[in-house]
Amino acid sequence: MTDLQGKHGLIVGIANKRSIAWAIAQAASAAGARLAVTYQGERLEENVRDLSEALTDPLIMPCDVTDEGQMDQLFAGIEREFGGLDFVVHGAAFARKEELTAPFVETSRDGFATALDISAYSLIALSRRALPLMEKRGGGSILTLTYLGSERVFQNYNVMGVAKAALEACVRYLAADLGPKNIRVNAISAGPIKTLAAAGISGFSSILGVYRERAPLRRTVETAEVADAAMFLLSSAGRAVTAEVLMVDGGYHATGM
Ligand code: 0WD
Repeated sequence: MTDLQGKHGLIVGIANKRSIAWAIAQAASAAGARLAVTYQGERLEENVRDLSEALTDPLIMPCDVTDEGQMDQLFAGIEREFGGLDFVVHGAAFARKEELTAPFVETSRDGFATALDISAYSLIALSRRALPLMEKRGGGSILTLTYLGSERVFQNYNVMGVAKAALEACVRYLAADLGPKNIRVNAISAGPIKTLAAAGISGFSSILGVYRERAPLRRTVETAEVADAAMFLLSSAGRAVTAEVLMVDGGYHATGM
């Protein structure tokens, strides 16, 4: 079992019990880590506070990744409470409903900017603030969540596919920047899972059906399986892995016709 005893981590992107970030939080907590968990706005505060009762002495703070002041406060709180930081999990993503239903060619300038800001730029914003706290620990691990829609076209994934392509490029550039400080930056590309974010993609159920039919493992994946892979990347087991996009999708990415 992964050992994260004595480690401190930040988890961004918990919306409810189905969130991939929540599965990772549970696994990291079970491995002994103490966590800071965040909620985006009042609408999710109660969910996150209720879920966090299962964690040991969590730091619970608001974090909207479009709000620089809130992010500054978050990291000030982490420094005060933890004195440093060993890992960050970034599970925030957003695109407006219109951009996920209209033809891609109709993508608005504003919708494009919003999707890329929240889903890709936010990784840079969090990493920059994590850097001094990770330096205090002699290194760290930063992990984000992506989807194959970055490389292939999935109907209605639209601007989110562009945002995930940008996110994966951010992973490589951040890994190059932060590697000399022993900070690793990776992504997990998860197979489709029915979460709140997925509910925004119309036709999502048919994507699940195609994975069940065609993925080498002939099934979809569960959040706990993504969390197990995350434990590898967050822990010392993954200490030589950086700038990587790890596919946790039952092998679907390898299939052709
Ligand atoms: O099939 C899936 N569910 C997959 C998800 C397959 C592959 C990748 N992913 C990715 C998502 O794109 C996302 O990056 O995994 C990550 C986590 O997504 P999730 O667990 O599927 O979805 P969810 O539980 O909805 O968590 C995403 C959360 C938001 O929830 P909303 O209420 O928007 O659905 O991202 C957070 C929010 O909690 N979020 C923000 N956090 C801070 N600031 C912001 C923001 N501005 N906007 C959204």
